[in-house]
Amino acid sequence: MPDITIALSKGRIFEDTIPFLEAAGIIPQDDPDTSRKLIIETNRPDVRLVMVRATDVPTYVQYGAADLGVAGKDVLLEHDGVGLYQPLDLKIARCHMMVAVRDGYDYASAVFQGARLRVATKYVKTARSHFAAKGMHVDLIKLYGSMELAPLVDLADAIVDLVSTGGTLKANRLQAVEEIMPISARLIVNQAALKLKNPTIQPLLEAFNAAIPANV
Ligand code: PRT
Ligand code: MG
Repeated sequence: MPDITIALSKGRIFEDTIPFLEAAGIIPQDDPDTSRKLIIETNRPDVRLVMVRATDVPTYVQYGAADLGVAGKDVLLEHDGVGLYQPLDLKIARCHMMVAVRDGYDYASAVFQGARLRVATKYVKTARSHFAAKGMHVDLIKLYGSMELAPLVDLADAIVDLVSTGGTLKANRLQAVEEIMPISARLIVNQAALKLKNPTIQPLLEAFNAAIPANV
């Protein structure tokens, strides 16, 4: 049984993590986008990958079902973070957490007038602390996806969502009105594993650190 288990999610996190794995001498033996396998062996007999939903990565690492994982800061902020180290910002899967409204909606006036806004989001904790810091009263509506629809059907006045190219907002006649924070993916490590498996994990951390893109 492999000594080290790394939790990743399909899609951009997996793809952007491949160069870091390679830097550590780890080559996945299957492509999770075409294979249905949830456990992916690597060229290294001591290392395997487990494929989970992006929001579940911190949970697998917290409970030690995975020793390491890669998760977006957006996901980590919604998780309680107990039992996790976040030693490296890998600077991958970058985007921005933004407030967005329907084209033509006067967000600045609504804020200025102290209107109580309805805000739809998957990122309830992050949104709550953002609006609290601004002294705004908002009613948060928890959604699990397709936040962009909410202002179009009057479910909400605004959304809090991730934006990378801006194409999704544009296609739905929405506009970003406020940046909450830049987002990138972090390497996370189970605290107990870092101590108990240090001889294996430390070189992985060093290889990942050396592979972080400079000047981005
Ligand atoms: O898709 P699924 O429901 O399985 O889970 P997920 O959306 O959590 O996973 P995934 O793989 O889509 O995202 C994993 C991580 O990638 C997120 O946790 C972010 O840290 C990061 N990331 C980077 C993004 C984006 N860029 C991004 N653009 N995650 C999501 N998006 C979505 C965004 O929510 C919006 O719907 O893409 C849309 C906007 O993209 P643009 O290019 O049109 O602006
Ligand atoms: Mg997604």
